[in-house]
Amino acid sequence: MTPVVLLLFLTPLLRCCTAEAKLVDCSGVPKGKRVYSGSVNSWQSATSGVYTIYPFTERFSIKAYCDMETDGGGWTVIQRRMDGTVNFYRCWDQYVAGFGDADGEYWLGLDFIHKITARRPQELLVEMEDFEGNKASARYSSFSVGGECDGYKLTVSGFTDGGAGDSLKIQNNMKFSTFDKDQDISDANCAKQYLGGFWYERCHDTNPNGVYRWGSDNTIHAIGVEWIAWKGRDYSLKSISFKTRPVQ
Ligand SMILES: [Ca+2]
Repeated sequence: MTPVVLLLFLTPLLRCCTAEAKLVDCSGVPKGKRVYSGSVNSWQSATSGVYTIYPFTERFSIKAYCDMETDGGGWTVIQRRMDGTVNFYRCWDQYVAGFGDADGEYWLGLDFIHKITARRPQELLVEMEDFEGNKASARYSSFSVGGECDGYKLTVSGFTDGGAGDSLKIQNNMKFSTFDKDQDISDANCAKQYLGGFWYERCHDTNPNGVYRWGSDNTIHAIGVEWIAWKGRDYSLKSISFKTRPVQ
């Protein structure tokens, strides 16, 4: 075989093996790259932002915000509130499929969250900020969301306090509820009563998908974007985000 024929034979194989693998979540985003400028060689860290991920198959992509800075990065943001631009009072189908804008406020979708947490053991980080500029977080060393037949049940454990306290405790092991799919354990319809969609119990210590309000507001009790262990029942946060990555 001549060198030219050999090259023609090998080219498709080389292309196949050097093609960039598609991301299943943000943990696969390269941490950075070496940059050569003239004779200077420096390290450029990956930046946080919107990336295309493929949680199901290589044929079906979605957009997700990847946090590449916090504690080494690699976090897939599954929920984010920051300015009240997106309505989170939505029906079941929309919570399953996801909605909003990955560059702003959004919900990744229960099917995708399930898929990501089913693939490899995950941890969860919840970060929040009030309107006075204070920040706090809560971290869980284990996080998973069941599939459709389990009602997308939440399982979290291994809490570490980053100043916010643990507001997920009572909602652990709950199925997901929306106003048109009541799977909480209350006689009431928690999603309807507190105007969100979440893993409600009877009903909540946190309501991150509630109504976006500007700080302290008790006009209608506990409907805001709340994390009770940090700011109480009638304080709606400026921002909150839930992010997950494989346990390292
Ligand atoms: Ca109920």
